[in-house]
Amino acid sequence: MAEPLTLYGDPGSGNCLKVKWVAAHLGIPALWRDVDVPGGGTREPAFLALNPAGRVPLLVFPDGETLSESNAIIFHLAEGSVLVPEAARPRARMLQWMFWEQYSHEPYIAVRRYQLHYLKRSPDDLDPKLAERGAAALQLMDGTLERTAFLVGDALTLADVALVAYTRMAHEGGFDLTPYRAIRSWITRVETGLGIGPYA
Ligand SMILES: N[C@@H](CCC(=O)N[C@@H](CS)C(=O)NCC(=O)O)C(=O)O
Repeated sequence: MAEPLTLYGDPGSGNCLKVKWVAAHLGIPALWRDVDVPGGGTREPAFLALNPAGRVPLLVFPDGETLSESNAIIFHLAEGSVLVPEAARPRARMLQWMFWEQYSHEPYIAVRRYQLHYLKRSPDDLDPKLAERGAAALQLMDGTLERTAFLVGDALTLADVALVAYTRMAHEGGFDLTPYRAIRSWITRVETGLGIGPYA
């Protein structure tokens, strides 16, 4: 049997959970190593020796090579699987959403969640752009999901995995999902497709 991969992550991080879900869904053996981000685990010398960028998730191959960036990791794990479209255009559309997630969604929704939920900061002390741009991201997704079951047509892809991670936790960032009907039913579809329970 092939030696398992090692996955360093914090279970409270959507970026880390993406990787855990994809490995589990595709039956790829991976040993999970907890890194406590709020407790400074990514700043420990032993972790920095593995990833000088000081970020999780981090994948370590059996030969010691490492791979960081959640969306690069899930792309590597899922290459050749049903989660990655074969045809060029839907494949590029999937990547479009994955890049968009890192530039236009995660920096607002995940960051606001971290500030409120982990650092217990008051909403009044936060940059108002976090709420404005997070809401704009949710609106854009909702418009798309009113027309199609998943972000890339009618099949679950990595685009959905990347975006569901922090969208399902958005309430912890102060984003009320009640008005986003299409997003709410999509979250359930993605959770069902991945075989993960609802976010408690
Ligand atoms: N673009 C990166 C973001 C990784 C990231 O920011 N990870 C956070 C946890 S979600 C982290 O490790 N923070 C630790 C730190 O900044 O010290 C990815 O998608 O993997």
